[in-house]
Amino acid sequence: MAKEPRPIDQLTIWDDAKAMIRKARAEGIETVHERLDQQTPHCKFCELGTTCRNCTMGPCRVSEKKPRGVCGADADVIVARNFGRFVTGGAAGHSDHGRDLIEVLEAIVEGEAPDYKITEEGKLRTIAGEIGIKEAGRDIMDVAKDVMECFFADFGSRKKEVSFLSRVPQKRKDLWAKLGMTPRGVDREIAEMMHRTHMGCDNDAPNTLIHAARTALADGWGGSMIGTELSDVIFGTPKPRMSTANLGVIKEDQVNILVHGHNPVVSEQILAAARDPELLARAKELGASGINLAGLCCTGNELLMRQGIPMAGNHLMTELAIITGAVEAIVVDYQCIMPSLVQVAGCYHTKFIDTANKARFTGAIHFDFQPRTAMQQAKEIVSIAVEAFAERDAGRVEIPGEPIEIMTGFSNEAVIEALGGSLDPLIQAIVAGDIKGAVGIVGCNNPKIKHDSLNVGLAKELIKRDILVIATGCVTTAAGKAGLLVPGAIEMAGPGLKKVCGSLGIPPVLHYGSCVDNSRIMQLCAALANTLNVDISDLPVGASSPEWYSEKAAAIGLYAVASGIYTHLGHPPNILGSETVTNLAVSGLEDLVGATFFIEPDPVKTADLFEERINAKRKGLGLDK
Ligand code: SF4
Ligand code: MSK
Repeated sequence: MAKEPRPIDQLTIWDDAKAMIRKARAEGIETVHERLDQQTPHCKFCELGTTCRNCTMGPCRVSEKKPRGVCGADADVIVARNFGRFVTGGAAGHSDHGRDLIEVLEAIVEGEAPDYKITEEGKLRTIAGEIGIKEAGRDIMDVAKDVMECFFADFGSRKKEVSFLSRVPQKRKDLWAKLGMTPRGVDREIAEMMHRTHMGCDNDAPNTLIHAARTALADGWGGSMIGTELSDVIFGTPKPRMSTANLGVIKEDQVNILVHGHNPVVSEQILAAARDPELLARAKELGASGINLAGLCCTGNELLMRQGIPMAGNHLMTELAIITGAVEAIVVDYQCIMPSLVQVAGCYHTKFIDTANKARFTGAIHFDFQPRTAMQQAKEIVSIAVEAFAERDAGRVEIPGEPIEIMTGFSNEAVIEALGGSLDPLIQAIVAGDIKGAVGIVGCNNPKIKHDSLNVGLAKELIKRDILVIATGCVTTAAGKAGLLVPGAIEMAGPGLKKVCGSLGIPPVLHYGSCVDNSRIMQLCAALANTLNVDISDLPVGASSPEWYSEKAAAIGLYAVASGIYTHLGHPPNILGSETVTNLAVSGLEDLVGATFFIEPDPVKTADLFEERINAKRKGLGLDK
């Protein structure tokens, strides 16, 4: 018998989401929530991480009764291998995204990308200096070529460490070297993890986890950081600006195009094409007043940070955005794009357009998007959306809510500029105790958790306690919809944070970008530690992913911990079947890298634990008695 659907009020905190779930149910359209119900209860072995499918002597499921797989692997080995591969999937995703940016830079250098350019020459020169490339007096294209070669090499096997380790405090680098955790090359660490987890290789759980951390560090200080930095070089470094968020940003009288995924290489061109006079004229001919481009997930964040486009929603809003019935096209690149979007789009006039050969969707309109032909392809895509406007069924359109104002664009460069040119005022505010510390709240939504309840709940609890919040990924939209991303949100903050943010005219929750942009947070922590001549683990900072779901979030969490940052997860990864692995994650890592994970589903208790930790770190730095 089919299960009763869960009451809508239990699924999400947002009115725009509730209205669209109601509409979906009325129209007989299945969403992530119904599919979760169908899949529940989940397999207990898989939840515990004790299933192994790494060879055909299995698959094996180990338990107290049957403690070893066919090859003899026990729960510790199986859980560690599974978690290692899980983290590696995330590192591969982020880092392959970073590689795509290097390829665009290569195409620019070779004159093969007429629609892209080096927008931030100054930033490219700074990066060159940081990674040991001479730039003074040289043509920018020569510098770009060397930077490109150096970053390609960061993916290989010939280096002792990835280039951006030049940003890491020496104490941390020494620790990584001692532990065998220094990331040498992105692809190398990824390949080595696949090797180690083959049957008959790394059968020592802690040893496997050390390499998982190394692979995650190759992502955080390698692939992701390259992705962020080259996106800034090519598309511009974000600066503070205002925009809007929620489903209300979809416009009833316009052609609506949603961009979704992670990489700005496609969506920046779609945005430019949406401003093309001929396409605008055609949209008007068909009765639309314009072409409206809005974002979803991290592609949305990328364009919001740099271009100020409005944000339609985060991960659990992606199906619901189409259900408004007013979306002409959803244009995707890769990662976090539910395959169900093709079916949901098929229930309306919405065209689902994929753009990457490595992320194709059965039933989609496919474009093999290439730097050489970018603008021409972008115009073709926008044209498909414009023509679809004529097919829209006005009777099925329902756009819930009014857009909420948000402030975005907080790159480290922008923060330093707002502070008057250095981090000193921030350090002084921390020393004075006006800002007790900072926590990065990052990551996703997960239908197992009431949509955005923890993301918003934790952010509110922390700012009350004078703890600055830095948000990336899908948390940004949650914070924005909750009114936390505007300067006026200082009214919800404690007195110290209110004073500091008020004087700077910034919100107490800073929109720091997309998932790869967690590298901005790592860079900021490293810069603070270097200024104070301490390790990152000495800082009064933390990280959290309250509603995470993805392999990438696991990689982010692990590189944060391995970098010395105490990190919260709202629910555990599938590791609880091994005491060794669980204990290492939630306590043992403290002795090794000076930080651990902690798992806590309650936002108030989570904030208590962060406050306790931050106070201890403040004491350690001699800031409080
Ligand atoms: Fe089973 Fe070992 Fe093969 Fe895994 S590697 S499936 S535990 S026999
Ligand atoms: S998009 S990884 S759901 S944050 Fe970066 Fe959102 Fe998480 Fe994907």
